[in-house]
Amino acid sequence: MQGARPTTGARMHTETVELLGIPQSNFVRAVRMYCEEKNIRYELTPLRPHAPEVLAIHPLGKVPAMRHGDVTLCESKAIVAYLEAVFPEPPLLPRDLRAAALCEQWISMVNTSIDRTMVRDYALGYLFPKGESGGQPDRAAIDAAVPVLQAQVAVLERAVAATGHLVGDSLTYADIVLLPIIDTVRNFPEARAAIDAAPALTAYFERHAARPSFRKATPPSQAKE
Ligand SMILES: N[C@@H](CCC(=O)N[C@@H](CS)C(=O)NCC(=O)O)C(=O)O
Repeated sequence: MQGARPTTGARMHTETVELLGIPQSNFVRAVRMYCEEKNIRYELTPLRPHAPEVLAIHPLGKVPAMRHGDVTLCESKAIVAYLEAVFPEPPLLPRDLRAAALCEQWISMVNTSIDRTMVRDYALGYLFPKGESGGQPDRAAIDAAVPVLQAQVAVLERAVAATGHLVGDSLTYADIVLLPIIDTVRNFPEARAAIDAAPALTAYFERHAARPSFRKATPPSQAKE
């Protein structure tokens, strides 16, 4: 996708990007933060997963989905790769081969393992407990996720210690996709304790969470101030 141009050409630069999805979704937040960093004009249409308009674009009903002119897309990384080609500056997917590969590596790790443990298994155990818990936190799911989450925090602590970024010494989409996840799990005690005990990760999070792009992409219900 790097360097590709949409067939509809220059007109695409003037069309508004429409993002479909609930603002609380960590993947919706990441794509919004990405658009804010790039100064891409976008509108958020707040739709729940599996809404008919979402299902028309994402066959599994997940958010975010995107419309841009006559282009429709789903899956956050695909959306970002497309937008990076249409709006190349400033680059948030590195162009240098090695940095690009490392960025892809971290995005993949966050989108698969870290999102699964920290959001799906852990945070959703508090927010949307399944089964017979009567709305109480799903302790079995949470307790099973905690050691995995703690190991992932240790991995992230080492990864950001040198430069305060996951890749190189500037912000990339790898950082952007991680930040809403850290923000979400810090609301819950075991994750908060693990992150508070990781000084480089805490400093990394607090520094990037102060960016206007992060604040603008944070739904009011999750804003801390
Ligand atoms: N791999 C997808 C994941 C998107 C995703 O899991 N979105 C969640 C909200 S954060 C969702 O739509 N969940 C509903 C479902 O899985 O049915 C992406 O990167 O966009």
